[in-house]
Parts: sequence; C-alpha cells; structure tokens
Amino acid sequence: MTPEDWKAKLSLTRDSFLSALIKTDSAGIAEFETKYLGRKGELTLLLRDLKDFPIEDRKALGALGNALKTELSAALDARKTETGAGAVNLEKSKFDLTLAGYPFPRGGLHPLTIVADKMYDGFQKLGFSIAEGPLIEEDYFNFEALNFASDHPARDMQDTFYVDLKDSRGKDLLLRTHTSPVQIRTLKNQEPPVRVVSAGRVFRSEAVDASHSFAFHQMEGFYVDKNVSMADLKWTLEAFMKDLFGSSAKISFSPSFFPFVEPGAQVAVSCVFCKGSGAACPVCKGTGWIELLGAGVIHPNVIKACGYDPEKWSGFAFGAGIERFAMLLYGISDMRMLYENDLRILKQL
Ligand code: FA5
Repeated sequence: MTPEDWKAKLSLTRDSFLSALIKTDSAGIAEFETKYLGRKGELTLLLRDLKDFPIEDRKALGALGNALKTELSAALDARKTETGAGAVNLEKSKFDLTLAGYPFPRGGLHPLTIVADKMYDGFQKLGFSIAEGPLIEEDYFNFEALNFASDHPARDMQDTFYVDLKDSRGKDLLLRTHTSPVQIRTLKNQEPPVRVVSAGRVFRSEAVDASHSFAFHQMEGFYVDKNVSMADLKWTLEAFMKDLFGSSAKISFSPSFFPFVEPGAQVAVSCVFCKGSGAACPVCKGTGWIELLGAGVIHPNVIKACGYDPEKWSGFAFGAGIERFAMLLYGISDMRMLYENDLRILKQL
C-alpha cells in the first residue's frame, strides 16, 4: 500500500463513520464504537498498518490518523449525549449515588464521652466496676430510698421534671435528677462488698448559664463494705484526682448537706490552672480551689432501705458533674460550648 492509498482509505473511513453515526441510535452505539474504534475496529486496524511504512511516512500519516481518531471520538461522544446513550440508568445502576463522597469525614468521640471514659479508667484502676441506671426513674429510687421524705425541703435542691405516667407505687415517674438512684438499684441486686461507678445524663428544671444546664452528666461512685469510713473516701478521691490532674493536685473537703449521706461534704480540687497562686485566676476566682462534687458516708437509712444492716455494713458515695471535669481538663470557661455542636470548637478539644 502506498501512502496515497492509505490516505484515501482514511478518508473513506471518515466518511462512512460520520454518515453511519447519524443513523445510529442509543441501542446501537456500543456496537458502532467497536466496529470503528474497538481493538479490531476499522480505524484501529488502519492505524496499525502504519508500521509497514518507512519512518518519515509513518510520522506524517500517523499525525493524520491520530487527528482523525480524536475528531471521530469527539463526534461519537456528542452522539452519545444526543441519544442519551451515555447517561447512567439510576434505577439499574449498582452505584449508590446517595453515599457521601470520598474522603469520608471521620467522626470522633464527643469531649464529654472522652472525659467520662477517662474518669471510668481512673476508678477502674482503683477496683471499681461499672453499672447503669434508667433515665426515667421512680420517685422511690430517686428520692425516697435515698432518705428524702416526701415532704422534705431537700427535694427542692433538685428541681424535677415529672412524666405524666404513674410508677408501680402510684407516683409520677420522673427524669432522674442525679445518678444516686444507681446506688439503690445496684445494692438491691448485688450484695456488698460492692464498688461501682456509673455515669450518665441527669435532668433538672434549671435555667441554662455558663455552669448550669437542664440536662447534664454526672458520675456516681460508691463503695459498701465493712468498716468503710470518711478516710477511705478521702484516700480514694485523692488517688483519683492525682491520677487525672497530676500528682500535685490536692483536694479539700468542706461540710455540706445531702439527705443520703452523713457526714456530707463538698469536695474541691486545687486549681489546676493557677496552682493556687493567682489572685486574678478567672477559673478559681483567686480562691485556689474548684468545687467538683458532692460526697459523704452513706446514711444508715439508705443501707437499711437496700435491705442491709447498717451496724454491719457501711459505705461512701460521691456524685460528680462530668461537665465540670471537662471544663477543667479542656480549659473551657462556658459549658454551653459542649452542647452547641460547633465542629470548629469540638475539633479543637
Ligand atoms: C448531687 O447531685 C448528689 N447526688 C451528689 C452526691 C452523691 C452527694 C453521693 C453525696 C453522695 P449536686 O446537686 O451538688 O449533688 O450535684 C453534683 C454535681 O453535679 C455538682 O457538683 C456539679 O458539678 C454538677 N451539677 C449540679 N447541677 C448542675 C447543673 N444544673 N448543670 C451542670 N452541672 C451541675
């Protein structure tokens, strides 16, 4: 074949391609493509014949052949679009177009979950196991068995959300106001010695501000055995705080009242920000101490309500606000930041 013959064949291929393309519909387009541009297609074979020409001819003819291939491929694509042959049939397609694109944004644990896990870790090292309790609670477990008489003003300390449903004792169900009911539920099911921590959401009808919310998180801890005293409580909390905040952390107890403990205390940790030295510290307000939790020796009436002899068994309990710990560990001054779900903030924590 001479170069002139090859050019003539190329021209014929172009003419037959373009005139046949106009008549091809979407059903025939794949076959059409194979006929001209497939591995053994007319244009492909013609380009393959170039190998028999001397190098100078091959260069010139090759340029013509490639230009035609580009032109015909573009014409084919245009025809595909025109006839709808290139469109994906969404119903038959095996691709799920609703899936998020790559890369998938990876989620992470919420700071409150991370802090609760750290607290769990600390207490597990001290031999505590984990228990859970329901969020919708009975008056008996939330108040009565915890030594709150039904008309006792101490109930006002925890403004309660009630549910319009009665429990088995005919009282309104409520959203638990603290995690302390887990003490009762656990002790009624498990004989002492018992050493348990339990974290979860609690609810109070309170106005929201930088350090209060109507739904927040607490961690309850309690230990019931023989001869458990305030000294055991102090040692346990001190070991836990040093583990969490570093060995220089100190704790202080000041007297406080909760009906389910006697004696009761508010426990504060030495300010981890100013280490007690800064009169202008915005976190401890210059006092050197940050209040973290309520605690005490479990009241004999509570031990009795759980079915045990308070002469034989004694225990300590504490209840901590997890948000307070998160604020300290992350250096946050307003706990609403933990609830607003602003990813720019959550990603920094
Ligand atoms: C109690 O809830 C007791 N059940 C704690 C307790 C358990 C005492 C066992 C003795 C023995 P109090 O109401 O103080 O106590 O709450 C405990 C902690 O929860 C507080 O120190 C504070 O950190 C946190 N807290 C209380 N109210 C709120 C609120 N509205 N928003 C956020 N955190 C709160």
